[in-house]
Amino acid sequence: MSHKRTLVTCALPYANGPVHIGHLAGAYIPGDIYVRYLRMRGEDVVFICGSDEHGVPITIKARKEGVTPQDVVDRYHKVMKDAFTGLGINFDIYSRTSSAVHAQNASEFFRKLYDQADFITQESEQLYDEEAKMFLTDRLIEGTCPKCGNPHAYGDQCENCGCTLSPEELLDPKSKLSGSTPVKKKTKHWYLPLDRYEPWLRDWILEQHKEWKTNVYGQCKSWLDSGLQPRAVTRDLDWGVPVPVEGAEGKVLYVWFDAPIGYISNTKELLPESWEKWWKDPETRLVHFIGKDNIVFHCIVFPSMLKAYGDYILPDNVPSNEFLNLEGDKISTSRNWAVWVHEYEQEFPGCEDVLRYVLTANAPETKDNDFTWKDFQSRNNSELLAIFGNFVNRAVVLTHKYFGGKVPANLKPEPIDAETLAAVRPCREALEKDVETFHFREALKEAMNIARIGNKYISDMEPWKVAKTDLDRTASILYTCLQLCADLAIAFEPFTPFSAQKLRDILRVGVNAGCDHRVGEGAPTVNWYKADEGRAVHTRPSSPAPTGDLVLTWDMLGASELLPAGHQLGEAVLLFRKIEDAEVEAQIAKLEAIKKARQEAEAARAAAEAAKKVEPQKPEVTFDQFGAMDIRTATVLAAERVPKTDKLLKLTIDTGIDQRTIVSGIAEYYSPEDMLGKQICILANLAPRTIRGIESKGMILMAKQGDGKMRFITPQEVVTNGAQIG
Ligand code: B3M
Ligand code: ZN
Repeated sequence: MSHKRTLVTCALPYANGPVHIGHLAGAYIPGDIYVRYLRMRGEDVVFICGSDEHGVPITIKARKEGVTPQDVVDRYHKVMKDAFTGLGINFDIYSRTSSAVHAQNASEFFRKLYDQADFITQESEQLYDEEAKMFLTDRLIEGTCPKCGNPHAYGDQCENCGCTLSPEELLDPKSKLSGSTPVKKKTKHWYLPLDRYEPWLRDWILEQHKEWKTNVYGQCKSWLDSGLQPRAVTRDLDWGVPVPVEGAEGKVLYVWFDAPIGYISNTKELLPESWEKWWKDPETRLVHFIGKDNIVFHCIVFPSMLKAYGDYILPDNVPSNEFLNLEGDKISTSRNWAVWVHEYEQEFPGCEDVLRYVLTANAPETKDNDFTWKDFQSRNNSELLAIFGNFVNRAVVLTHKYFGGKVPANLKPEPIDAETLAAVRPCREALEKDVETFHFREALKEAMNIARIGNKYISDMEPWKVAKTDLDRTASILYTCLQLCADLAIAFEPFTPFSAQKLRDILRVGVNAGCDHRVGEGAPTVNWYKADEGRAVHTRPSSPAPTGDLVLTWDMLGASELLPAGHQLGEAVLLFRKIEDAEVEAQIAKLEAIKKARQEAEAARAAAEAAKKVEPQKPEVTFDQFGAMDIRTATVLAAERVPKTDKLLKLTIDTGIDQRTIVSGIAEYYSPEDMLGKQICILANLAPRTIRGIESKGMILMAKQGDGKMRFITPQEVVTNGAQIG
């Protein structure tokens, strides 16, 4: 590795909702695994994240709730920050783009590009809401679709007929903010001419970064192949970083311009003295963990900004995952289709690692993947619990039973013991290669493989039986098992840090988990987990390791002796608990309730829409044609269903002229009882027809709604039967 330090960032999540499992699987868990791994390998790493607190959606949410945007972001910043901490995702800093440091930093960044004439300006006419005093983005404009007449088409698309629109094409456009009719207003914006960077980007990405993940490389290639356009980097909005130039009053930096600069601001906030070496020294390696919808911004836009600014290093890699679905459906904050991390933490306390494990084992690394609660349960119960937990527990409990909890001496080795330890040795290299190439699923499989080897070994050796006749041999078996337990305590630290810590407490060992910039600024700090005190002890690298504490390091993974004979173990505690059927059923029921409520709301909305639909007018008729129709009031005397039909009622009608039978297709809407005694309107002189063997004379006049619903028409006041209508 030809670098001195690694700067790792995770996408700054929007502070307009809490974090869900899709976020975790996409960027945050892989990022955390990577950082924990590098730290264990003794690398100097800074791990940066924070909330992305600007942008239009936050202002809309605030407006809807009648609070300020700051209120919205304050709320979610805290929820997200705590959710990450709860899952052991330990950023060195989790700051926010509404911070003063960021405002100053982003502003300075823009100003430098402005002074260097890196922007172009363009004036355009855009729709403006005079009541809300805001320019409207396409989605904030609603109107009638010129193609199909849907009255709720958006400014960019009609969801009824699927056509693409521009706001000007809408008939009768309205602002969704105030309901007022928007007016056209001229506005000037600053654009980053991405087209200028295209030749450079083509070379830098397509030639020099062929090693990027294929999904990332492929998306970049298709953007570059379709040609880059200038992109506006300013917006007419009052929430964000003000554009720091004259003539830009009332404008802020576009959220996607300021957010990536947030990575730099947050580093600056963490390390005010030394941040520059992290961003400007070519010996720093920059790695961005993101979700797939962020690829273009991190691979094309932000690098162009950094390149334009000059001095900055560029990302070395941008590992991005695809999307995670939930129970077969796209995860969506607005549709409330998600597993919220803060809720999970409350509902499954002590199971933080289970989520980390499942989301890694099932990570959408190369294609979209699905999270299901059944899979969650089975991965816990039949992998973590049945293999990893079970193995460790048997080894430790038996050591307490036969050897007073001390690692026994290897008194009677057999070849199978050495072979078993040898089988684990290649895991380390494989794991390293997988993590370093961002294949975390595979890496986790390697770690789990150690547990599988151990579990098979202890099952095959049956030390509980051997102990009855041969304690020396039992000693060797458990000695071997305990070495594997120590391997697991190292290998699982990046993936399931809580359980790895628990395991180290059982084994009474520490681990060198590497630098931690949260502890102090400047020189990296080494983080020794001191098992016998049950806590992490932070020391400077120059200070000695805590005495008397056995410290594991990454390099010991796969070594033949990690725990010497005579080493005293701690209590045996269970690493994992069973996840019961009732627990996952409750989660599934929760999701089903959400889905049902949504479907009902959607159906109600669709029905209301359909009911409003009005049929176009029929061709003209003459006065005489109308006059030929004999329309009268009448009263229903008797009503019954026509046997073997769903729709037909047989009605006996008093028309004032006679009593007659009319068969009418209204049984879907009215029962016979409903009709009894009702005064209605009929077309009396319709030629008789025989329907289902019944002669029907005349027709009941019904109002038919857009959704097909029929209602009979009844005079406002009771009139005599046979009164003519016309
Ligand atoms: N906030 C989008 C997202 O949360 C955006 C990422 C910014 S990273 C600089 O997915
Ligand atoms: Zn349409």
